[in-house]
Amino acid sequence: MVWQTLLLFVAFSSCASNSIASEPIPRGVSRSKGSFYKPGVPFTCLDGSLSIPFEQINDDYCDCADGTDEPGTAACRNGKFYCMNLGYKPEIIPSSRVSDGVCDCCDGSDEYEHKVDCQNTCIEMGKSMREELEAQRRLIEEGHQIRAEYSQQGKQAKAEKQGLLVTLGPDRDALKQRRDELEAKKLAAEEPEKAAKGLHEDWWKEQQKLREAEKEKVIAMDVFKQLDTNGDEHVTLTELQAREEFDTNSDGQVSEEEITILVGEAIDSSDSEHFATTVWPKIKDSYRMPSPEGVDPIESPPVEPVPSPTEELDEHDGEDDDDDDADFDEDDFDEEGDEGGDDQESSSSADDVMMPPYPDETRQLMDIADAARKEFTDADNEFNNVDRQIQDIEKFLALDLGPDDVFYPLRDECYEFTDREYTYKFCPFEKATQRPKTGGSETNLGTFTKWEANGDDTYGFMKFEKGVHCWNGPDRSANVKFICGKENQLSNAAEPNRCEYSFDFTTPAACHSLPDVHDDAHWHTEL
Ligand code: MAN
Repeated sequence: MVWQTLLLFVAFSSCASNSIASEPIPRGVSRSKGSFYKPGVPFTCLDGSLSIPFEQINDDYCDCADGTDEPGTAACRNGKFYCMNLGYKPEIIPSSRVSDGVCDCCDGSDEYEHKVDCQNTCIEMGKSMREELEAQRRLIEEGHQIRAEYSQQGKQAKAEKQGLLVTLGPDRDALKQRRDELEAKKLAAEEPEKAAKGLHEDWWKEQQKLREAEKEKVIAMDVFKQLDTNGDEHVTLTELQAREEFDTNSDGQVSEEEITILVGEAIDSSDSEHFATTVWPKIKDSYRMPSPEGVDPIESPPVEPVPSPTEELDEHDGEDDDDDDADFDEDDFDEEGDEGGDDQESSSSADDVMMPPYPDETRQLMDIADAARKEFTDADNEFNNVDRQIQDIEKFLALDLGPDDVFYPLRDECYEFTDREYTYKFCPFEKATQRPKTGGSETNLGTFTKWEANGDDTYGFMKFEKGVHCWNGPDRSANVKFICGKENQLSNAAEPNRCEYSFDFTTPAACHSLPDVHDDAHWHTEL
């Protein structure tokens, strides 16, 4: 493991000395580059531009354009000085800082002329670094263990779901077939039901019309009597002209022409039959009924219901009609529930007379259709239930739960962080939100869209996009950085740019490598 190697190196270098190199290395040169500086052998500048005698290395005169002949003096402006820093970590400083009277390297090697007295602080610094490394190691070790458990849980969950999918697949197919069969059965049962109900409802509409016509005729006869002022069983032109409401041009008299236009034909005299069918329908809108004190109000006559087509049959069958009447209540009419949109229309007339119950034969068909509908609904629900389960499983299996499914336990969880103004919520694989501390509604900062890499780590960030649109700005979005930590915790939330949010989330699931500080390239080069 990388961290183990690092610890070994720190321990080793803390008790080593400059003498570990088999050949002396010029001042300011790293061990890895030591082989380019061989005593007695001409030195070639590391950029290959020039060869010089070995003696000219560190002679305080800059020969090489790349400054590599003067690693241990300040002669070259672009020179680099390598601090060995045994016990701590090596460091490279600009060679202009060599012998400038300031201690730059913790081992004091940059002040070799001893213009200042540099204390070697490498061991001390190495110690605190080792402690820090040890703490990191422990954290990573603990995190690793939890991560392994997470991975196991994730793999197990996936295996279970996959197994479930194998059994649910055929179930679904069988349920679908059954559902389709019952749907066909339902449609077949609904057809005769609809026809039979339609027959009864059409009959009832016809009855309604007859009732209306009957009522209208009674009214017409009443008006006829009112207009026939001389009682000769005829309404004459003169009698009509006596009604001031027919004075359409308001000139104070009712002309023959006004009556002709109103009635639609020239009229001299109209008997009751002609009046009811021809004159009354034309004048009814203009005719002013006498006030209630003057004349008896016109009432609807009681109309005897005509037996329905099937009732007529029933009578011939000798069945007791009273039973039907006694049976009839609102439930009879509402039997079809919401499906019977037509029923409502046919149920009420001007006087809110209810439609008589459907005949027995029709009700039998309705019962059969009801049973078929119920059977279908049950089968449909059963199918949908299994179908939904399958869809949920497929959605779950399509989730990218990270390497070895380590992020599985974060699914279905939410984590919060509160700063001075807002409480931020992070629900991995789902959404990120923000809620003002002072109350008010939650603002969606985005829904999970993808993972994004952080350097080598493919699962460095979770990206949340297409949140609530920012006024005069972009849609809100959030970037959640995954950091190795002992616990799952939203440790920070910020808004570095308006409506662009940045969260830190610590989790053992992210404990897969050393944190950035220990990934120092220089440190590795020197191992
Ligand atoms: C709200 C919050 C803030 C955001 C502003 C933008 O107040 O969502 O985070 O900066 O709207 O108007």
